[in-house]
Amino acid sequence: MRSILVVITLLTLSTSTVQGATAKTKTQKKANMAAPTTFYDPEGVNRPIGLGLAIVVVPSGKTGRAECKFNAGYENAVIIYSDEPTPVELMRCGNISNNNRKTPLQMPAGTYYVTAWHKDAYLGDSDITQHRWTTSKTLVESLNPTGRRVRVEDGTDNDFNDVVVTIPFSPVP
Ligand SMILES: [Ca+2]
Ligand SMILES: [Ca+2]
Repeated sequence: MRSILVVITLLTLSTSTVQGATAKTKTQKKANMAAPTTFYDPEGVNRPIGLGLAIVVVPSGKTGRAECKFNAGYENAVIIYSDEPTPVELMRCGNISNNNRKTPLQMPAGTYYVTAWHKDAYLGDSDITQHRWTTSKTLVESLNPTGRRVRVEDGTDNDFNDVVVTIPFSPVP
């Protein structure tokens, strides 16, 4: 009898844990749903963003500083947007130098949309301007001691280093 009671208690405990996890997932989904589903590519064409979007939140009391590095054979660009109802471009970096604007970016506390793009064409291709932009894949890592690193994949080797956006957080002075 005692063992049955223990089992029931465990079941109750695990149910409440699952409910907690579900609530958290819903909150996360709600936050992501607030993000736009399309963004302007580097040539100003509005496109579905899909996995090309990474959301970075700079916590209150901190400020971020975003810088890009590239390790890619294709043309790549990252554009960081504000989270206003109509997102505003704050910074742009690319491995073709005329793409670099307002970098590095100082990021006061708030939410930022980091969008990643590439062209399916090698950097040396003479017809590179004829290729259209498409989204890359992004993933977000935590930086030690504090900050975020957005890693970008433009192809299929999954090295996720085609662009690396490093955003250390430091205390507001
Ligand atoms: Ca790659
Ligand atoms: Ca690479």
